[in-house]
Amino acid sequence: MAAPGASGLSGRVELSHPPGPFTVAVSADGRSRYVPIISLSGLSSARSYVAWVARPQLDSIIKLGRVKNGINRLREIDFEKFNVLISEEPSGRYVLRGQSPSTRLFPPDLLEFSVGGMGQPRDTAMHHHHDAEAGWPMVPTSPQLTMLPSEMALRPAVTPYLPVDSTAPVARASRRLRLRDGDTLHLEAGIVRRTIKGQTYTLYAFNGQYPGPLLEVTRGSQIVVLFHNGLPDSTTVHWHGVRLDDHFDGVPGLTQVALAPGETFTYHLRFPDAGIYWYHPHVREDVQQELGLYGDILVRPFPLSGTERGRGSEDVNREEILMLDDLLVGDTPIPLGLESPTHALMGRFGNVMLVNGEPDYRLSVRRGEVVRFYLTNASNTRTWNVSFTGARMKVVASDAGPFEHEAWIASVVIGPAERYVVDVRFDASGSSQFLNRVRGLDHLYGRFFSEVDTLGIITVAAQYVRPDHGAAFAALRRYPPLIADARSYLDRPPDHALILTLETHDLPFVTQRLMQLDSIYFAPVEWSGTMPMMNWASTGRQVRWILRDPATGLENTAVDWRFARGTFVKIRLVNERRAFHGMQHPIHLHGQRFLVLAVNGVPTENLAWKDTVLVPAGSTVDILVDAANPGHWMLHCHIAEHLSAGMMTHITVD
Ligand SMILES: [Cu+2]
Repeated sequence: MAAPGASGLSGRVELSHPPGPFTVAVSADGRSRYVPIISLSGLSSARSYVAWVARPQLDSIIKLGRVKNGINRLREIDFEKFNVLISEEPSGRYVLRGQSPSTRLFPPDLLEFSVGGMGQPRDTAMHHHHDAEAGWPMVPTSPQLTMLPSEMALRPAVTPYLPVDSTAPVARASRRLRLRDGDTLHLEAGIVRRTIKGQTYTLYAFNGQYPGPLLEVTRGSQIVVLFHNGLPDSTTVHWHGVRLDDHFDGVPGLTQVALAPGETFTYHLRFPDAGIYWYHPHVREDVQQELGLYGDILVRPFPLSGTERGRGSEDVNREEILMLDDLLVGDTPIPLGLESPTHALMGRFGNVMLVNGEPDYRLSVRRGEVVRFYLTNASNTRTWNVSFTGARMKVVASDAGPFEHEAWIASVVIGPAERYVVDVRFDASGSSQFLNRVRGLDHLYGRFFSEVDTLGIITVAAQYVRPDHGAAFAALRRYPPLIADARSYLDRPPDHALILTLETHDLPFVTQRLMQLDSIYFAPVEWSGTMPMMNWASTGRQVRWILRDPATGLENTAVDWRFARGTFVKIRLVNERRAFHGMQHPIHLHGQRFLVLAVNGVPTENLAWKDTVLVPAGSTVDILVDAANPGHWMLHCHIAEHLSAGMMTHITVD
């Protein structure tokens, strides 16, 4: 907007994506980072102009720099709500101003829906399911949130489900299994009891362990897994990210029949790529994964060492394989939806953060120790922003191999099913906190607030570690490009596109109204469950998540693309901006690997092979699929509730 009297001037600010190892750019404390690109016209050539960024309260103002007519790329900003001002020098008066989209969040006019906003009437759509609504305990809500009475009255219209078995064995911590070429593993999914923070729960586990056994194998090896379903429900096992034979990919209805309780299946696995992978069921992940069915697979040597790409484990003092998860518990465990998932809108956020199944991760190291952390996100929907206080961290690798160059990072943004490998050096004796730091959003009052979870403590002894890898740690290694011509694909039009969106019906009045008011602005990532009641009460019967091919209009499993083996396929993932509820989606492709070429048109300057990419709300992400592995493969959102609410398709590689 031009200031009064400043006619003929106009400008536009694009909040561009700062390139980095992640598709979401945030500070260590979770604030979104942007590169402002300001296009200006009509400025007088006789004067000079300066751009500023200011918080709405004007309590903090930062000079961005001089600007001219045309395109001005300015320094990065990390304000949440802000105004951009262009001033004229030397008078200092402003001539143009603009507001960030986040400033459009206002407390809604409550009178507009005051009747529906109160505790009654109950929604007609839910009357049909009154029986199912009985038996739900209350979900916990954050004291930082504003909630309406009618929100507090919402309940999911499905039957509550929790496993019950008071004789189930007590689960044990995960054990490491080193498997050689040709070895056979006996794996069983079953019911266990676990005590977390003094409360005992009946949960699921692989081989009675949390997480399931850590499988350590060598690249190029093959193993056999004799799997037994000891659950009261049907299941399969999916080997996430492993480019195996599709017969053993574990997708019911596509490559195998779901196993009824008591049934067995033999999986033949091969591991062509070094990296950190994981396994989990591919039936009702919103239930089975939430209850504890997941384990890691470390394919060595990783990263490839010696003359090959990557820094080997000989360059670090220690390796830690960490599975991140969050469990939702109230005064009693919060049940899951029997017929259909609860939390179908945003996914089930937990309130107890778990590292390898434990709420208080502990590690003791010596001063100067370099620790390689392999991070896997096994949570249903939570995207984490993790960091270690008082320690430098660099990112080394992602899902299926090393980055083209190592990079210093302040925090790791990891969406569901993604993996990152980071090296951390603990220089100062004392203790370092392992934190998840994000910014929640109180949707009703349009207010951002801080959420900090301490996931664990690393105790650093005063005594120096030997050997000292400090010199190797201080250098950022660079490697040759992953493929020769990745950049040539940047300017090519995509071969295919998918629109990520949703459809809802019969949502309660208060949910519909609040979501409509809220749709004026979506944060790039829904970091925490800040609509706990509305989200909880939305089921897969009311919410259908969609992958739509804009070329054909076909949706979800009807899309059915075919790729020729040995080709590279460029796919554009478009997270629809005008969706009823916009949020991030971690999109996973089975059986193949891909590169993230660009985010919102900004080229990725440091590539890594991946199998899961986090597509922020309202964003466009271009990926380049290496269609090397023939077969039938799923492409889906890895938010467990979105998957259970339809957000999947499949592709065929001939
Ligand atoms: Cu999703």
